[in-house]
Amino acid sequence: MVKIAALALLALLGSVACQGLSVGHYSYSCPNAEAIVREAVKNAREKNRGTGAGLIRLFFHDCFVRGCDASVLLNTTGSGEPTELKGPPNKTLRGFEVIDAAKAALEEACPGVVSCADVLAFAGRDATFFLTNRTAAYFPMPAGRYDGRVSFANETTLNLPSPTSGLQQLNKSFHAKGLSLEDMVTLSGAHSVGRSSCSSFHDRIPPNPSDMDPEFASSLREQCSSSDPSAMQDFKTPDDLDRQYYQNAVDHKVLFTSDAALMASNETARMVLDNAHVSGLWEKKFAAAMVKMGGVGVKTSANGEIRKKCWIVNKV
Ligand code: HEM
Ligand SMILES: *[C@@H]1O[C@H](CO)[C@@H](O)[C@H](O)[C@H]1NC(C)=O
Ligand SMILES: *[C@@H]1O[C@H](CO)[C@@H](O)[C@H](O)[C@H]1NC(C)=O
Ligand SMILES: *[C@@H]1O[C@H](CO)[C@@H](O)[C@H](O)[C@H]1NC(C)=O
Ligand SMILES: *[C@@H]1O[C@H](CO)[C@@H](O)[C@H](O)[C@H]1NC(C)=O
Ligand SMILES: *[C@@H]1O[C@H](CO)[C@@H](O)[C@H](O)[C@H]1NC(C)=O
Ligand SMILES: CC(=O)N[C@H]1CO[C@H](CO)[C@@H](O)[C@@H]1O
Repeated sequence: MVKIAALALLALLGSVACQGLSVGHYSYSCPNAEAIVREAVKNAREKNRGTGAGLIRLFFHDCFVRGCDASVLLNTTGSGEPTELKGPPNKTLRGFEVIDAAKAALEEACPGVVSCADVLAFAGRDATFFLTNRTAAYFPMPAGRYDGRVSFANETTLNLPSPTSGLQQLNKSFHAKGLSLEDMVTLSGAHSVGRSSCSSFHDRIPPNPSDMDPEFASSLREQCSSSDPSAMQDFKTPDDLDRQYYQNAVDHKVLFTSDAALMASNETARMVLDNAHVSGLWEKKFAAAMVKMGGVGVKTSANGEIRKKCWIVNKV
């Protein structure tokens, strides 16, 4: 059943290849490419469900800075300038070891063929599949991205939305990447897994005033005075990628100003309510939005390369 649905979607997407990307891009050049990445994600996720959340976030942080070109993975470009990894929003990124393990296995199977940008995209898709306990379809992720050679720390805060953003700012930063207000609402649903450091929502907990549910706010305050000042994004089903996030937004039990902002207009509040109430709706929208985000600023052989190692450009 799932297989048939996935195949139908595959046919549909294959026919509308966007940004020069296509589904099954490696089916001749590296037939096991997607299976190799999936295996690496599965192994990591079985050890720690948080790693899956980290992989979904890595894909977002890659695509929003210089396009989906794996610039987020570079720690060495030869320019001597600090890379995106040194930018303030990077501090809690995780999952790098999974990307490195997948890439090592890929280089073994088909050297020089599969880009790190595609590994990130496949891993984001695979993590979505596993974190929904396979209830979301294993959606086809078009591929054919090339890897960038440039990565600057100073470009992270300029391009990535801040947790203190309001609705207008969020709308603006997603539009700047060719993504819609609805894509923004849909993709924010990723905040139904993983965690956050308290510094990211400090402005919303007592003694600071906010529209947060008072009991929820004081429980966060308690967690934040512990030795590990962090909280799960979704207090209710923290390890499941599901639509609970939207119910939390309705209930004023979300962490960030940017999460609460989804209720700040009738238009977005309607989307939140639909996602919260209609079973299966958000999962479909999320898959489509991940694919759309994966088309942001994609590079080609003309301005990119296939990196040999994901953390360093081929020629320093
Ligand atoms: C709408 C604007 C967004 C803002 C302002 C935002 C901000 C943040 C912040 C501040 C954190 C916590 C970092 C920390 O302090 O530890 C976080 C975590 C996370 N974000 Fe977002 N984010 C946004 C959109 C997205 C999108 C589009 C995705 C992916 C599709 C995403 C996926 C995640 C995930 C999975 C985590 C948890 C990571 C982990 O547990 O390692 N976020 N986000
Ligand atoms: C870059 O990252 C790789 C892999 O994680 C690591 O082995 C290497 O030492 C790092 N290099 C620098 C300069 O940080
Ligand atoms: C998904 O699987 C995890 C790990 O096996 C389990 O803890 C969780 O309850 C499951 N969630 C749902 C919604 O089935
Ligand atoms: C970021 O830093 C690089 C290297 O120092 C510089 O060339 C570039 O102009 C800076 N960009 C911005 C937006 O400040
Ligand atoms: C979002 O941005 C678009 C493009 O700038 C604009 O047309 C639309 O009115 C904005 N919507 C909201 C709710 O801010
Ligand atoms: C929502 O719609 C109602 C009635 O249509 C209107 O009075 C109200 O100002 C709107 N609220 C927001 C936040 O746009
Ligand atoms: C994952 C990672 O490389 N994090 C780095 C983010 O930037 C800070 C400095 O701002 C580094 O200390 C972290 O190691």
